[in-house]
Amino acid sequence: MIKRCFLSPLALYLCALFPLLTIAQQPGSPNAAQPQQTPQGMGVSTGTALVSTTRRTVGVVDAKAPKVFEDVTARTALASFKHHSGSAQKDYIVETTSGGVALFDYDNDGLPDIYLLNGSTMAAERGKEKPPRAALYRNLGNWKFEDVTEKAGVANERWGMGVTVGDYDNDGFADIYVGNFGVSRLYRNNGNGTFTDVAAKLGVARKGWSTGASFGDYDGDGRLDLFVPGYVELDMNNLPPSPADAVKPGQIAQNFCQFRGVPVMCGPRGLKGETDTLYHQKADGTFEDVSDKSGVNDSTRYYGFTSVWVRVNEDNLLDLIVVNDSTPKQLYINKGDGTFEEVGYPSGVALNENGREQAGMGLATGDYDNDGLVDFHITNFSDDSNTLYHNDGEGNFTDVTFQAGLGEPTIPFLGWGTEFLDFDADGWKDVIVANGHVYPAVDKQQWGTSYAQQLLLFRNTPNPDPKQAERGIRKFERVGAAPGSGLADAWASRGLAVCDLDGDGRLDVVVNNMDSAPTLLRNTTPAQNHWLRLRLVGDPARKSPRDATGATVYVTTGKLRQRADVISGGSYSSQSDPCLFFGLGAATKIDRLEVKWPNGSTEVFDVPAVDKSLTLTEGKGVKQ
Ligand SMILES: [Ca+2]
Ligand SMILES: [Ca+2]
Ligand SMILES: [Ca+2]
Ligand SMILES: [Ca+2]
Repeated sequence: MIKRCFLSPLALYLCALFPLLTIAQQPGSPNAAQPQQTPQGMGVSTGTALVSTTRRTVGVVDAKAPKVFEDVTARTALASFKHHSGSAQKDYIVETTSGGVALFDYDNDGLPDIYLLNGSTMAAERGKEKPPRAALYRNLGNWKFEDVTEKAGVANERWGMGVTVGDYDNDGFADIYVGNFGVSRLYRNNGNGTFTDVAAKLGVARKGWSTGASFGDYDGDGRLDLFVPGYVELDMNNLPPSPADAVKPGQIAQNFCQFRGVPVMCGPRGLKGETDTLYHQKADGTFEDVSDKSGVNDSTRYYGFTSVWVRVNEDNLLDLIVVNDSTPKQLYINKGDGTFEEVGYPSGVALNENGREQAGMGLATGDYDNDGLVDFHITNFSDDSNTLYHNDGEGNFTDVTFQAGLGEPTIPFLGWGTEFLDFDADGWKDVIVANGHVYPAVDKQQWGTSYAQQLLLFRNTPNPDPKQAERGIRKFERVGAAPGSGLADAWASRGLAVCDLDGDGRLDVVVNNMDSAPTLLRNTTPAQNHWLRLRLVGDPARKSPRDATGATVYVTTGKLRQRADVISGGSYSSQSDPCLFFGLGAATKIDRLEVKWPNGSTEVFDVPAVDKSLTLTEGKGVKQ
């Protein structure tokens, strides 16, 4: 989240000046040490408020729109899950960023299950009350879910931020990494419905504020490694001033953290960021911290939120993108010798097209224009657009947000979880975004935004401009919210994940909402298109991780060649189903299916039929 300086040159000047004033005016206070710690610190925003006549982010419906997503939460056990993160008024930044959601099949019964992180409270952190619990829901089929948290032993009971999935020990059962504020966990899947936290034993019990991690075998030894971004160094015994402090008599000067003149929680700007951590898995299954020697330690201490390992360029090595809050994004190109070159600026992904840092919350990774290269969609703060980076090849990216239609409509929204998902299975990946503000105070003002916000869904369409269409430039159109549909309601959403929960060939969505029940969205799109869902199994003996994280699949139907990658992490600190979904449109036959396994080898599979979930095993062909 970025706190911006608005409009006038005077406001910009004050913005730059205020952190200095804060330090100058509180020389002896316990808070004086906080704002001075980072050079990029600008703990204040101010300026003239824009006048809006509507909130733009809530209550916007279209009676003619098709009902694409039905909110079925109330009919399921998920309705009893209540996310809880700190105070309602959000006094401190730690209360505003939880949490992620993971969709994956923990018990290998073919039905993807749901794991929802929970937050915590200041009192729970100090041992004065019971912390909220994360929850694992087993998918029983037909939109029935069973809460198996207790048996599985995955309640976490720490301030949960990010969740990612990877079968780190190659035993065929997906394991869970939970990035916490506090100490993170690695839940090893015991294969019998239970999990054991092995983080301390294996050396990945990262302390501090861990966020959206990602598993990936960057060195090609067939064992998954783990990258964990760090967010903010927050000392519970020396918290920055809160908005509540600002209204206490005689305490007016205590809070210089403002949004348009209204006191709000401080951060991330003005607070010290954390470094990031890369854990390399050794042959004995333990992990070693190689952050410094690999070059991904983030000595700049950007505020890391979400990371993903993916093949960005045309070699076989996994590269790494890190989306940072209020600071430039980092893109690390894998040099193949255990080190990385950070190319955020030269590649074009560090900043937006105006050369500006953006909030940087969530990340969708996928080839939306079907040219064979992965693109990025990144969510940002309100009064700023989300950003679509088109991969031009050879490690170059262009910000195409506004020409693609994702600029204007996203400006009032504060975006978090996002994924490319082909909701209508026409072969072109669409975009979904979960939104919600960080400042409850925005509901008391008319600033054209709101605390709870609607989801955004954009359909990927041919470009109406023939010249742009000729160059393969796609256009995204907002899908209207049918009254009463899942797109019409509003929440303070955070994590979002995608998968086909009921196996009907239409991708469903689960969203984790701040201080609320989650949202389970059943895809009810009337589109009758064909599809293919693929589970990949790699061969560790050939140096591919068993869960095939890092694999790339190309599916050709007629003139269309689609790409999808097996990705750990992403969205906002979340995990979408590691199975790959391909919308096929009207095609009933796969002309070619090619898998580039994590070890770099390519294998072609014969696919007998469409509208199915298939398992592709490295070196062994197709299993239905
Ligand atoms: Ca399952
Ligand atoms: Ca495992
Ligand atoms: Ca490795
Ligand atoms: Ca589509």
